[in-house]
Amino acid sequence: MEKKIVLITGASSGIGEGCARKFAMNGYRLILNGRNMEKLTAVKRELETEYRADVCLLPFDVRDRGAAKAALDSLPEEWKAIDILVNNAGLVIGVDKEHEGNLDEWDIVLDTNVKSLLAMTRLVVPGMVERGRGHVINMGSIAGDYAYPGGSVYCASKAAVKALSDGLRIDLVDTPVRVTNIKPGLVETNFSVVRFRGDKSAADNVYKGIRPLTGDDIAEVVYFAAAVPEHIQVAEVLVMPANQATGTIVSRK
Ligand code: 8X3
Repeated sequence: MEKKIVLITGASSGIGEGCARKFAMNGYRLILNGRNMEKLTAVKRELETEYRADVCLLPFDVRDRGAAKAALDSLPEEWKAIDILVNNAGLVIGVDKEHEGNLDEWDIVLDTNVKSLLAMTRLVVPGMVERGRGHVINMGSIAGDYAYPGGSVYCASKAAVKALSDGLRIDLVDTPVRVTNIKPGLVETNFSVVRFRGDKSAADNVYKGIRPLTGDDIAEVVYFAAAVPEHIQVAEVLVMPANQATGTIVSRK
């Protein structure tokens, strides 16, 4: 059988890197996007060495719509028929209150988490519809279900990811293309380091006394949603550490 092609945004670290590894070990062909060519190249080398993976790097900033289009247009013919789009790139900056935060930082969060995800969907999904097969997997968050202190804008962005996933699922209901929204809880990646503007000890505190999930753990769930038979549409998955119950209720030992 022909190997499937998966495009993962934000694939140079964290959940995106975990997804790249999981799909690589299962024989998928990978298009990896990120901003940091050095890190992307390191991931590509690892996957080629460990799994003999077929990897194509597509470095661009997802916020740059023109660059995204140019990059996708530049794909060689044998890489164009993308089967799975993992809209993973996302971030948060700061823990400011809604009425006190920095609007420029919030532009970055909303542009990356919402508008870029929409732009990638707009660029890739028409081909899926045309080919009569495809799957969009969006990285939502538990933050989209519950707003929490210091998370207002991030939570809003992930609520938007839920609405965009639900809306896309409605728009594609008469096609075979599936849409999944994965909603992780506490996952230890670079996420909190960026949130706390590089303050590693503040980031470490987020995961203190609990065993957080890893990017590889989330990749298990992403891969499950992708690998179930094609008549099954895993619409949403909320996935948390065993000692997390909601966005704010966590038992720390
Ligand atoms: C990341 C999960 O709980 O830090 O999306 O917002 S949380």
